[in-house]
Amino acid sequence: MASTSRTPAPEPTLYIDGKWTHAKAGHTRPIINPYDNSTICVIDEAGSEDALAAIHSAVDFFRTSDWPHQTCTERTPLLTRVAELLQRDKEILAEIETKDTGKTLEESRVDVDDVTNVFRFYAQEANKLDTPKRIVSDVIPDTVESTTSHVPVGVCVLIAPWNYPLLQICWKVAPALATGNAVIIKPSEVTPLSTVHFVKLLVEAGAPVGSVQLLTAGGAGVGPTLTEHPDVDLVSFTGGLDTGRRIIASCAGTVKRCTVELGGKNPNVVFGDCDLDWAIDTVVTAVFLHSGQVCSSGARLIVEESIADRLVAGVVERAKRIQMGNGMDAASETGPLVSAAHLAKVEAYVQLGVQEGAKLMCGGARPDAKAHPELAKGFFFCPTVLDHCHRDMRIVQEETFGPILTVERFKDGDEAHAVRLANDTKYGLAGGVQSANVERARRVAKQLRHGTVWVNTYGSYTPAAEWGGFGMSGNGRELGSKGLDEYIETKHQWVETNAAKPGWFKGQGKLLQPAQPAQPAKAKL
Ligand code: TXE
Repeated sequence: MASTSRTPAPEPTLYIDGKWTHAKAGHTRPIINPYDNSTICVIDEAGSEDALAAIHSAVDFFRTSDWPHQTCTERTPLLTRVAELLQRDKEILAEIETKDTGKTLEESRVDVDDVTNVFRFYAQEANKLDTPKRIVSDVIPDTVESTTSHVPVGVCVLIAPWNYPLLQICWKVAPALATGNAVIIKPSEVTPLSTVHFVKLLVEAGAPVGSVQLLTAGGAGVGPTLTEHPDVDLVSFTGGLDTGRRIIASCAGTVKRCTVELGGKNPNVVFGDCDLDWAIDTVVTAVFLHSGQVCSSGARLIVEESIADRLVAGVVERAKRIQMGNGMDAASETGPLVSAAHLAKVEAYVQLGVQEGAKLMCGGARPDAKAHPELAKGFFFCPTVLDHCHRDMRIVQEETFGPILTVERFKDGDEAHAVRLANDTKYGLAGGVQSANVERARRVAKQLRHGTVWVNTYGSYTPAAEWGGFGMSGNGRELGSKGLDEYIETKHQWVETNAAKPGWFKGQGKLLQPAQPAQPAKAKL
């Protein structure tokens, strides 16, 4: 991962208090194209003083403007306009994303379409919050009007990772703005470029000054300033488990709301009755899309013994033929890993798996530089299959976030065994069940302790349904109607229409206090 420097950033990339600005301390960071390790550009590296300025602007805006008091319906035109602008700039955004992350242009285009739909969805969904709810109940006196309504949480810090930079930040920004919050956006330092362009679109769409701030920076630099600050009301984080734990701990001091999505180690259960060719294709796509850098990737194949050898052989054959290359090239089916640091981590995990006793069936290394000189400078790693894995291996339990499939087998016809294996993880983000017997697949899916379960497919999502994890995959939900709940406080209003004296204290008791209060002793709090 490239470190910071003092090479000036040509264009300012911090957006604070309605102005594009350079980092106060003058620090910058080169942004690397993972395809060939070249520098795409140099951007500003925010520090604590920039973070404080962003917080100050957001707090001032939230406390003094009309924005949080508007209805969601009044904010709908902004969200609709953002969706239009995302589509207008689809090709620009897709190119930026591909150069920054290494993913294929086709994937980047899908991401832009997906986030457009997220803005369209929340442009409508949030309006349902506008009508206060009258509470009618036998336990409420007839003279009382009891209503609940929704108000924004306040200043929200939104921290995104590098695998789906635009998508992850939009999943947060759309519901946060729809409900009237002020947002401070912090993209990953590895892949900030699509977010910089996205913020330009928010500004063009008419996001009021102060409602949106952008800090391009490493997590360690501005992270604690943002997450510990008493005037920040919420932190929404997507990223790794270790960082997630640190962020939860740093939010505890000010008891701020903190929602986290921390990845997964997702099982893909395949029964022996599946069409072999279809199952191979489904397994390969589930694990190797975006070189496995997907929080919901089907990284654990849990396969019925009767089909296991044939399925593994087929997956290995297909894995060896996955076309790695420049994401900008239409012939490429997958790109490199995002950074040199991540490549080193993935390599180490394969070595660990083999040491633990897994059988390496294919991959396990970078592409041969002599045979494929065009891949030599990039952070490529060959799609890898490790067979004969078991639950005690770290390679089965820990998220590698790379193109690595581990294979575990369950006894023929033993659904309970399949379920035990699939649930045997500290995570619980997603999983799949594949079977020609749909009733059985549904039955097994029902028993999986994972936030999303696919049956006879893998990996699709919709902005209209919730996304999030059980266990150490995190807390809270993004997308769907519950995705709005993260960004609102529920407020109860109790109106007494027949105001009688409470009458609890009658004023008839003996006088128990002197005419003048005595001075209290010095406090020892
Ligand atoms: O992510 P980090 P890393 C997993 C994956 C990967 C591992 C580590 O297994 O190998 O996480 O990746 C910001 N305060 N996922 O280290 O550190 C950081 O700047 C505030 C799963 O690259 O979690 C970036 O914006 N912010 C995942 C964001 O956190 C901090 C997607 C994520 O970085 C911070 C990506 C701090 N103290 C990786 N420290 C998923 N759930 O999809 C860092 N950050």
